[in-house]
Amino acid sequence: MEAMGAVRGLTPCISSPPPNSSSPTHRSNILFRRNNNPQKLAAFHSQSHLFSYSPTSPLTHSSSRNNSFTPHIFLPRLVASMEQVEETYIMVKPDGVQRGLVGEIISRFEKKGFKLIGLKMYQCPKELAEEHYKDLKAKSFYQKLIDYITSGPVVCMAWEGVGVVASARKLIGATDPLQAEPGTIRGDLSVQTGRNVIHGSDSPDNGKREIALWFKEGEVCQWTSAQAPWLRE
Ligand code: IDP
Ligand code: MG
Repeated sequence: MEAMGAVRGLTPCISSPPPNSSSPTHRSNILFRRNNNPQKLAAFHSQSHLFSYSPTSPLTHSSSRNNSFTPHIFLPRLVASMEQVEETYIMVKPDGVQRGLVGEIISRFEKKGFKLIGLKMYQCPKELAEEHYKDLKAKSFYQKLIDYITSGPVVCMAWEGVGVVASARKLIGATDPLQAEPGTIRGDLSVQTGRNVIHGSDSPDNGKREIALWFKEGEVCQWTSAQAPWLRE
């Protein structure tokens, strides 16, 4: 996952490991020592789960100095790990900020299990709003939309996960809040299209484009969630 972030040009946030390191590898070692129960290890796997080593590998013998070993790629796990990780740009619009819905909205994405990789409050300048909504320039509501988005601070977010773009659109609900299903953010928290509290990218390409538009270099943070092994097998 970290490698994929680096490939996409995101800046890794360097953080010190906590005193009782919670890295999956470290935790699995601790559990193994305490429980001696291999089943308890199932949920904890490090990147090394992508490879298996020959039982006769010299590396399995600690006394060996011979480094020639045969790694075998364990294909089913490799395929699962290569599922497309996407990024989406989510924004609490000025009405959502004014109505005190920021925490509620962030919470829905957190609870779903996506990873927050960028977050800031921002007073959007007119030029940025126009660039963001340039595809809607011909629409009759365009000027009102620009006035709405620049009318107060917004909360900008970048979220990461497998399938996050389409899933976020489902969590958000239909553009018209009266058509949005109960249980969705717009369905639960708003009543009018011109005040529909939240934006979400409509494709993986637009997710990347919008994150690059709203966040400066260094504002998007790559990190490893301690929850990761509990969210995806
Ligand atoms: P989306 O936000 O669900 O992707 P879009 O069609 O991309 O919907 O429109 C962008 C935003 O423009 C909407 O979220 C809404 O704030 C605003 N908007 C869309 N249609 C109307 C309308 O008919 N009247 C007023 N505002 C509109
Ligand atoms: Mg849209």
